[in-house]
Amino acid sequence: MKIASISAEEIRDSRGNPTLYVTVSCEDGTKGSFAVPSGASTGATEAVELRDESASGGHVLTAIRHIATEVNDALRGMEVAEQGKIDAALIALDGTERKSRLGGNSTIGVSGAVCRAAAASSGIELYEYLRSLADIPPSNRIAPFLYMNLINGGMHASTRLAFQEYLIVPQTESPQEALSMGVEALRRVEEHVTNRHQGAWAIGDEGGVALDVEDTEIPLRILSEVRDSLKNQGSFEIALDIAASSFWSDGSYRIGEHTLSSEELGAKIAEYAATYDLFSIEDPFEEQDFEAFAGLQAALPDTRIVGDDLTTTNAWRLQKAIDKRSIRAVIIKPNQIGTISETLETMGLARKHGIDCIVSHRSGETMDTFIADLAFAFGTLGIKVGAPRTKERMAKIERLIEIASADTEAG
Ligand code: 2PG
Ligand code: MG
Repeated sequence: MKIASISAEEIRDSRGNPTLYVTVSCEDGTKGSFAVPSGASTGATEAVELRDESASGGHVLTAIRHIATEVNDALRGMEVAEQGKIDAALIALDGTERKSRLGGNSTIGVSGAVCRAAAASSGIELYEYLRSLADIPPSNRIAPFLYMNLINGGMHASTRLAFQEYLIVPQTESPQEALSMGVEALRRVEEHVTNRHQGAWAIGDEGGVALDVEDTEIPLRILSEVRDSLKNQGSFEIALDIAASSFWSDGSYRIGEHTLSSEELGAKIAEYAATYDLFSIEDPFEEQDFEAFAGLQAALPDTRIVGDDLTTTNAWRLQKAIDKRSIRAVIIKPNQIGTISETLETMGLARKHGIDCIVSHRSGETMDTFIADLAFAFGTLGIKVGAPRTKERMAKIERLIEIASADTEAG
């Protein structure tokens, strides 16, 4: 089926910032749309988000114009099912290394909408269609683990807490059970914080509690107590996204009044890993320090060190992390790289080398649920969805529940 037209409009993301909603229409009338998310703690090697003003609150009217004119002209008449060719055409049309001319937000919007339109025109679910696009052997998982971010710090909260995310990972492959546990755990974290830390607290960008403490261990203690209190309702593991680039400057890490060397930060993290039996640790060091990642991974062979800002869903960055043995798992965010084909290529590379994939939302989210299908399609280890509170995060969890139960019923 051929593409008839591509259009885009401006909508608002979960932070209230403008973002793109792209629609691809086919000649038979089928359509596919994609609502583009937006990061706050972005990696330096991510695809560039095109905004009319440089700040994140800027409009996206230039991106809309690019889509309505040159992208529309270039892709109209192409077969919607030729995802690889379409993404290659987008990359060539953009012509820059980090998609800065058209904007990575434009290219992922178009690429994702093309993918949805193709699935719709062939009458199959998006996750089934995604499987047909890539030669990634499925894992034997039923559904990915939900990574739920219950305590927010770093660039996702206006507090003193330097580490960005304190997550729970319910140890169940039933997304319903994981959701129930997440809701209950969030309630208990809130009670704990209200009673013992401060009467009033704010909500962070990903729906978790924005706890105003400087000590990076306090949130781990809270989650650990909550874990003990919920023992008879199932188990969850604790994970961190340190997002260390956000508090690194001039060769050292600033945590409140303290300035830490890479070795000192590594020792602190290793101690947390041992005390709290951490499931995974994302971005423990700044995004160029592949060696420090490798050192920590070697010191903690049983813990997954995860690349996010380090790898930016980019195959050559991932290859470097593989060669240097920096990580055991990688974050997959389609808008970091800017096309669906490149996202699938990075996932395939990871799988080939035994690196676990964790598909992830962004801190600025939309109602789009593409990532739930992406994680489910290839049986990734996990999916990061924030706290089970706001509608943009719940949409992904609900989509995962829907497809996991439909797939189980179908056998
Ligand atoms: C991260 C993400 C999502 P952001 O660092 O992993 O949690 O944050 O979208 O701000 O980059
Ligand atoms: Mg991260």
